[in-house]
Amino acid sequence: MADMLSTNAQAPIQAPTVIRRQDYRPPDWLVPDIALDFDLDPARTIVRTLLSVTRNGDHDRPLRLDGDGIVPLAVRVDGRELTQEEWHLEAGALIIALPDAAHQVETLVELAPEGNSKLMGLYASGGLLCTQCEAEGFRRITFFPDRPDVLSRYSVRLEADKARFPVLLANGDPIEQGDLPDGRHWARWNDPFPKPCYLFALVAGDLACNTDRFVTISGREVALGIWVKESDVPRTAHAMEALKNSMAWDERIYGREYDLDVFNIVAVADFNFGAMENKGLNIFNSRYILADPETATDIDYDGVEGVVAHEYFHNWSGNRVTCRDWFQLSLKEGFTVFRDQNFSADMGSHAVKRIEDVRILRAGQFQEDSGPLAHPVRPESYMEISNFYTSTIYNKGAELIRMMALMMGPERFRAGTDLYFDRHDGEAATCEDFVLAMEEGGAIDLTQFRRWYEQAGTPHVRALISHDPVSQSVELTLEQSVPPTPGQSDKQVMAIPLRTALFDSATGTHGGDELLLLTQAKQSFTFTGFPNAPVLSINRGFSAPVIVETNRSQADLAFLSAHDDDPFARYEAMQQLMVNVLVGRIAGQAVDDQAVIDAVRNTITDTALDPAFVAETIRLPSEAYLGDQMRLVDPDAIHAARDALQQKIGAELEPLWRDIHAKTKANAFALSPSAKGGRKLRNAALHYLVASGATDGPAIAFAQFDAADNMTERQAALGTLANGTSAEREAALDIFYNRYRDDALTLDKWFQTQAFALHPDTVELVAQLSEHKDFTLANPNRVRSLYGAFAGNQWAFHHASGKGYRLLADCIIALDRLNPQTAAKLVPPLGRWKRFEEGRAALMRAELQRILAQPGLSKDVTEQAGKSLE
Ligand code: 0A1
Ligand code: ZN
Repeated sequence: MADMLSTNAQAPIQAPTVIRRQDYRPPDWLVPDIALDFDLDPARTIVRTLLSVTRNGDHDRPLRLDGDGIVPLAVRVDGRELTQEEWHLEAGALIIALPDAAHQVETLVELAPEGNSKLMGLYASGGLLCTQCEAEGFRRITFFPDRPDVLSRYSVRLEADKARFPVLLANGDPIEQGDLPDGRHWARWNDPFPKPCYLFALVAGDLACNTDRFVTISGREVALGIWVKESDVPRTAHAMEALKNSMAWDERIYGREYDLDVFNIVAVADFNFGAMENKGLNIFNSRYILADPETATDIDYDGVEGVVAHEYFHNWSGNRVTCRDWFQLSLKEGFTVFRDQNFSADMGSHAVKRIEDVRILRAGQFQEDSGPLAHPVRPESYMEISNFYTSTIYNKGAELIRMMALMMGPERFRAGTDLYFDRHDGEAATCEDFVLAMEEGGAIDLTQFRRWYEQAGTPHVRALISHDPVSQSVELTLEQSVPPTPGQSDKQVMAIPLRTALFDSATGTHGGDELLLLTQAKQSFTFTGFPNAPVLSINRGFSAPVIVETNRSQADLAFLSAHDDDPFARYEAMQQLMVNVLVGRIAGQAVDDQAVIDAVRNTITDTALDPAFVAETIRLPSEAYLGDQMRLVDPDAIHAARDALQQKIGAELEPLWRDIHAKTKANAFALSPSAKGGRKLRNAALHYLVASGATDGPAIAFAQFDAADNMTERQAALGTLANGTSAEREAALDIFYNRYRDDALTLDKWFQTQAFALHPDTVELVAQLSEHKDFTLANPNRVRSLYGAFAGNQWAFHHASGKGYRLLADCIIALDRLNPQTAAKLVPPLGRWKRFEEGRAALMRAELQRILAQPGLSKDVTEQAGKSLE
């Protein structure tokens, strides 16, 4: 019986249906109030749910309550138990015909959380019981209209064994608690803010708490709690600091105040995503909460800060104003990413944060936008919504908000967001509602701009300048095109804001930064007062998420890499300089790479520059980014060319690298921006020093690995060694393993570093690691550290033998039976086959076909693999 009722009960196989945005209809029934009663136990949990339902509009349709893998043990309407004839199940949903406009509907369900390997709904992780409901997990807990436009007030009672589960948490404010006979206890939580069920959460377990307080701008005192296992409490300080900073920042920048008496965060080890913004009870993947210098890198620290902020900011952009339907996902996600990006920039360096964010966008979103899974920021259809938590929804969505903010300026943008929050507080809104509020509050016409929500694909802008010495004028001609994407062959002209400046190459200055709005397919702009031909700096600050092609010479780029006063544009000039040389090398041309070496030398010797910016700028474009610049990716040629240039930069500037490496050694660990910048530059110097081929390179790396008082330096040294074949490589890997084998998050780094290594045997090593006793498919972080990192390692993954493809496909097939959501996220790398020569393309397609041929394949993987073959 328990088996049949478990949350993992196999649903009958059906062809996945396509859900379309145009088919949206308001809900037939609303649920203003819900009372949930959980009798918690890992093997057998009983959920009693009481819904007050009201008919929405004049219709006679029955009540339909979504369900997934659950069956009702009892159904009562207005206190009377229904007979089996009075309800039925349809595709998992409970259907009940109801006579009147309002009823009380009660259901009883049994769950087995310990058997729930999908990590959706109620599940067990490291001795805890916890929930994940976004997007459609609540229907695995109880029968309910599982859609974001049904908002309810929640009252929740939890009961469990007190020794095993001394802490009982849910959304909202704690109301009461008490003891029961037989060692059990209970707690009641009420959430006064109506919310959709995807924001429901509970946690039960033996947790310790880092407590603090925050006084809001109007004087309300909020009790803050970060709940983790006892031994992890000392690793929560950074998360707590980030939380308090986020609360103050949202008040200051957006006028948004927190609204409950408590704000709790819980860290769990097994989690499909980064974290979840459940109202008043955020649940986090532990990797975005726990940090100390011994185990967390500076990137990890920044990740904690950014994700804590992201989830907190959702309290307004997501919870108080939620989404009408899942097609509007970017309404909350794009906006919230934009908010967390700006927060992190304010906490650290604006320049470096922008460079990092653009690098992430190009690596993930540009690839997605140019492949078979490309979709608009507001998609038109989906089969499985969890496949749409994509870089397009999140990162491109954030760029859309950024462009609007840029075009409006800070005051008008704030007027727009104020209007949006005021107008839609307590509602489920659409992307169009957001744009309308921006137009009205910010006094701007966004008619053409709306196409950014509708059209997939990264726009290309060709920018050519011509100079006329007679009239002393410059003509800048901009031409745009948006490539075809699945289901969208013809594209309309976009509105593209491009921050531009024209530099006088004699003085290294410009007469002002202008925001040009490109609104036509081809458009010219004329500038006067230029006796000499200027140098073009365009898309400064990455003002639009587009690919710009220009007719700038290597000399122009070298000039900008030394003089551009916009840090992003300066970085970009250096990157383009490097890309040009590398693309030439890849094509086997004899290229002059002196300009790159000189530019790197200038940058590392310019003492006025922020070390973190220097480290970003001198880094060679990744192998994957170089692949994106080519029609057909040649992984071996890319690797060889990049390796050779790296060696040359290393060797030619060797004394400088040694000097930087020695000078940036800190006496004691600190988390200040300058200390972080120093470490970043130190690691970059080490990298080039080892790449130079200097005989003492591995020994210097090993010494850094060994002596480091922080993970940033230790992991960087390990990564550098892992790329080579020195004896130090094996020694460092062994030491690292033995030191951190009992700390899951740090052991993830051991797997990840090897999977990401630019080493000739990485494919074989990954195959061996998949058999390692510490490897498990049950933990998504471990899976991502090995297979996610490997699939991002272009040279290794695209091994001509096809071994890499087979490895990944084997993992997807095995993982799909346990955790389809995480399995589906591993599919996209196989879908890039059109970008590779016929041999590799055929091998990739064959693996996609093998995946699709598996009996009982999930909807998640079916959608991703099916679309990837098209
Ligand atoms: N809303 C969360 C992301 C998220 C989505 C789905 C999840 O289910 C497994 C979990 C988290 C965010 O943006 O942080
Ligand atoms: Zn989010």
